Amino acid sequence: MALTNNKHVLDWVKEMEDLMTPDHVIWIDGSEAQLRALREQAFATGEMTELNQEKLPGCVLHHTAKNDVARVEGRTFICTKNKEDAGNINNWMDPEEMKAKLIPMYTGCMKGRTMYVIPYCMGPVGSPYSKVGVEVTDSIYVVLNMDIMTRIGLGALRQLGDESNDFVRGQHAKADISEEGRYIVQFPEENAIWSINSGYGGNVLLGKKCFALRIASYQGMKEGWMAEHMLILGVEFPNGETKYITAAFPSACGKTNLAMLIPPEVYAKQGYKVWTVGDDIAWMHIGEDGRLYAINPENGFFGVAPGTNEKSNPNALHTTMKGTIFTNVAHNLDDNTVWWEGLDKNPPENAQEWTGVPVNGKEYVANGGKLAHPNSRFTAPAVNCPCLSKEFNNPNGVPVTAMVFGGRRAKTAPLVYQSFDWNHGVYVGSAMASETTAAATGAVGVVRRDPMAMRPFCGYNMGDYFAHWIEMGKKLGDKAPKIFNVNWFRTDDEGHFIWPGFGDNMRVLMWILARCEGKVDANETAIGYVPNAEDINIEGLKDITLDTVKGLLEVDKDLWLEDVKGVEELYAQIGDRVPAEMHAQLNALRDRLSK
Ligand code: GTP
Ligand code: SPV
Ligand code: MN
Repeated sequence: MALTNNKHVLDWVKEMEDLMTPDHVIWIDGSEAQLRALREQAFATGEMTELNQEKLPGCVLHHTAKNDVARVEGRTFICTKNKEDAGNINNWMDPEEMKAKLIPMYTGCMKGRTMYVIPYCMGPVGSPYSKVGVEVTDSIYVVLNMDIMTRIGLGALRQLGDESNDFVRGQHAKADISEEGRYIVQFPEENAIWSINSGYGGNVLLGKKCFALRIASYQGMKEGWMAEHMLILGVEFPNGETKYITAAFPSACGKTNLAMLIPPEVYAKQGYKVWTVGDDIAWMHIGEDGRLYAINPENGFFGVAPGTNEKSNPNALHTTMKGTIFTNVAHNLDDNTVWWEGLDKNPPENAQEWTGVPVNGKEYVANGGKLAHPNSRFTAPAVNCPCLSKEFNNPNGVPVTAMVFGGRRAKTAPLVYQSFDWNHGVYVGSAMASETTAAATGAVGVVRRDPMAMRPFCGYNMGDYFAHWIEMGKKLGDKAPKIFNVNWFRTDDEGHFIWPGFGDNMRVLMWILARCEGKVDANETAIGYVPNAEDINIEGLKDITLDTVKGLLEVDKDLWLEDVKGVEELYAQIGDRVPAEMHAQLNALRDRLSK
């Protein structure tokens, strides 16, 4: 039964039903009874496996198809009327042409299946900054994930109201999961998303990257706010005051880990604490006091499993202990639990690989010798997180003191530096580069430019996106957050990471916050303000000396001049909408480096 009187929603759902002709239509109200029935059904068909309910209450395991394990950037499109509005970084097709191509694929594709209608709210219900979407899908996996990742059901419909047409229409169909037929298409001018032939997270949980970044970034540009691929964390000082930091790192480059970090002993004993507001996406608006405020539009964490363990990220591990969906991890058959590389040093022998094949000896057949897929994930409710911020549901968000950019750079970028001012900070973000990871299909470990970690997620022309950042800085004036860049991933000659990372990244955050308060000096270099090595607290760190820190902070001008060339190439590729100010920043940096 339909759950709303909103005619715009009803008409569109009817249109979807007529197009895809499912045998049944079920509206998702978000009730536990309904979700329980769907879980039971998924167990019965084998779509999901119930895990050990004593050790992992409410947890389930799911395998995707082997050819469907990550985002597919080559098959992701931004369809605007004018090609220039999508820009050269995005794949583009004319909206009508795209629809003509996809409609035959959608036609009748839910015959024999059930279509679930999921109303969902991005952001806390009741927040003036929240936005509503409706996703139709033929996947129970999608319904159960959306329940964890967003606020689904009646609350979302309440947020929308009976009259409003302001919701994002998301149509997802598994079809036959064919790679050639896989399309992830955003129509930003129509608030619409079409996804077909995939069952993997980022391609099908349409509230996440498709809406909360691609569509929302476009809405933010039109409406004067920002949708960014950023975590949000709070550092609580011993006096009880909390400062908030947002940080953009590319996929699988450490957002979830930083957002949930556990302060090292030297800070913990003084009473410092870290609180998580978000681990992947920030929506930021200028508040009444003129400062920038961030909300997390999501309600859960879709985190990378490999590497998560009791030492690296105990908060994340704890968060996944109940009510969690595990995707493409290994199945430990001894006690019906899960395993992934880096969980501990004992891969189970009586187990199934992430593909479902039984483990046979020490050689894993599935993929690169790994028992779990490198992009295997957990979908875990935010409420499980031991360090969840009490501001998590604050409808007005949290005020942002500092913004941080970063990526995987084996050499060029120092551990941390500060931009000279906002526009230089926008340049620093635009110049981000990182080694690619398993979060998207394609080669891993190749350095590519990834402005603001938004290359795969910006729903419009990247040049206009830089202009929007500059514009936001003008509006914020001297209330703008300070902008920094970090790099946890410098390597030594043997290729080992030099900086310990994880919880110890707090040491760098403390320098950042001290800079924001004007409490610490820095070296003015060609690239920005670099710390004096003594100002990075290394108390209690084994193997890290003052000289190690000096090395991590070194700026090699030749490498940087090389890097400037990379940025020039990027700007040329983006084309003539790159603001003059960005070219001026680039030229000024080249001049400073050449001196
Ligand atoms: P997405 O969910 O794809 O957006 O990823 P993310 O940015 O949240 O990355 P996540 O925190 O899940 O980390 C990805 C990988 O980077 C994991 O394998 C981590 O173990 C590793 N990693 C995270 N932080 C650090 C760090 O400080 N140092 C090192 N060396 N590795 C890290
Ligand atoms: C990312 O790839 O940045 C993720 C996972 O956070 S996905 O939902 O697949 O985009
Ligand atoms: Mn992400």
